[in-house]
Amino acid sequence: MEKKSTAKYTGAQILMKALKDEGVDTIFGYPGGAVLDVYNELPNTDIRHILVRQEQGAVHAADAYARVSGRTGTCLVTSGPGATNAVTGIASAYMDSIPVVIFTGQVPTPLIGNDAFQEVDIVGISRPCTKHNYLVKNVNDLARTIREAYYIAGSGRPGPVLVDIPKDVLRSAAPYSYQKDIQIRSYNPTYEPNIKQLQKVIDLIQAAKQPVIFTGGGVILSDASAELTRFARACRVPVTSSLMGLGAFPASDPLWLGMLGMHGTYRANLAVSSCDLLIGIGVRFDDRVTGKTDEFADKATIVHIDIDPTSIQKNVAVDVPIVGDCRITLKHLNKLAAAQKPLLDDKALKDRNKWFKQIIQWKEDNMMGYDQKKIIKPQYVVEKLFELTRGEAIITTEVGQNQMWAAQYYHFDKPRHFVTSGGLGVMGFGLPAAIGAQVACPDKTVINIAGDGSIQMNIQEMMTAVSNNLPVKIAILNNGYLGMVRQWQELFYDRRYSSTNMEAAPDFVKLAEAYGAVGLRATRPEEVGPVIREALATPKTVMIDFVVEREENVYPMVPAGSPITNMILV
Ligand SMILES: Cc1ncc(C[n+]2csc(CCOP(=O)(O)OP(=O)(O)O)c2C)c(N)n1
Repeated sequence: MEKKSTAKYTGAQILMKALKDEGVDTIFGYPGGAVLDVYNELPNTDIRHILVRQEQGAVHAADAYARVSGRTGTCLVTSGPGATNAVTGIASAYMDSIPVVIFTGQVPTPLIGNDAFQEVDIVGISRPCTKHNYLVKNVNDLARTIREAYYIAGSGRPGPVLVDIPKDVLRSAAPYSYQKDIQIRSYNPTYEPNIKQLQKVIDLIQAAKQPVIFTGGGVILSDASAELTRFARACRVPVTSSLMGLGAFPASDPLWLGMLGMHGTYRANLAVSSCDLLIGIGVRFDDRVTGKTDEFADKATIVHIDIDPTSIQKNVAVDVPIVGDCRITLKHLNKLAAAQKPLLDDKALKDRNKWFKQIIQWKEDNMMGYDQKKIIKPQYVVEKLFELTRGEAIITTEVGQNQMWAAQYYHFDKPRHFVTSGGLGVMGFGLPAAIGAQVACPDKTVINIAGDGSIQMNIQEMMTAVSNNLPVKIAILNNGYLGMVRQWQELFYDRRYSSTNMEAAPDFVKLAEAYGAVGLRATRPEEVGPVIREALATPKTVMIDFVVEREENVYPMVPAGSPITNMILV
């Protein structure tokens, strides 16, 4: 009798077994010749396969699945065009440090390099936009490679990992074993920070008159929100964040300053510009946040906590670098802070009160007001969505003004509720992301806040939503323009609206119906609330066309490359 350990499985079967061992319950994918063997095995498992309508959608969906669930996302596409269609999704996940494993089919090994039908060098193409990638040439390496891929994707600074598997490897046979604990030489992320450096941070906080904490996506990725909140409250330090960091700190907390940067709040930009201590946690000091780097927080001592040593000192000069996992580091900081009695002496408390007074004054100069008159204002739609979902929905966005209004007017109290393509800023992200989020969280309300331009980039995923009974809501802020580009043309190109008019558009209500979804429209402000209520009460995919003020702008706005104090206000 054959012993269990010597039983052999095809590459396709090994892939299925490895996915089960990794705890994968969902794959987003699209079939083709090179991956037929995998698709042939899939029905033998209980893994759910979500058939998207274009491969880019598969990666965005897996990316959003990862963001809201905290688990690594998985997708499967075929060779050649399947793989190239996936590249934009991969690049977006890479820029935002999202753990996703992408399996691509490849032509049989003897044909690689021969310009075979549907051959592309996806390992070469994806090298600059993956955390790591593999071409598996031998079936005996497959199980270990898959294990490594999940380990690398989800550990350290997370990111997408691509595994390219030639068709003959999927068909040949080998034994299978799952190696739970693995070690990869030259890959050893640092989770534990240097405690001496941490004591410096506590000393700096005690001495600071005007400190600010600046958080990013790393806080969310490492599930550090509770620790961050404790830390900020104990040290009485106000908090701002990047777009990716929204939800890491509760927006309803009095210490919350709002978002920082190009479309950040007036008070956040002024606070960072005048602070004497800036503690960056899980952020990468993106140019959309810093503006002109030499003038960014130029009065401050800068502390930077990040798991990725290469992101420290990359964009801004840092005084106290700390390499470590955000959650572990904050835990240590909280312990150190608790051991100081008192943490803040009378003088420090007095200074803090002065600082808060100043911030409150900036808050009162509210620079984000808008006037809802006869035509629907896009900001009003987002505020109504916030109000009618009690702030509890998962919000995905497209890219452009819609994304910024979502960030500014939907207030996030919890992490993993705001899903947006921050680093790459890819239009067409929001709808597949809503699908991935809804698959991961079937009981949550998931809303894609969209622009009329962006939604048309991956509108075919409506069919994926409908055919999987996913009740996602799509709120189109329809201004008939590529609004954000039009805004730049208005402000910096003397209103020459070159190729940004999107009036030639489909009837979104009919289009929704054509896909088997529900289509709704609001053209007057008094219709906004009722239409949202109706959408929320409908347990189906719903697309709402909000016909909004055409030339509304996002404010505040810092012109690219300017100091963040140079805000254009309403
Ligand atoms: C794939 C892709 N192509 C082009 C751009 C450049 N871009 C950024 S915002 C924007 C306009 C978006 O228009 P729309 O989706 O209608 O949203 P709005 O700004 O009007 O809310 C464009 C073209 C992009 N971000 N992504």
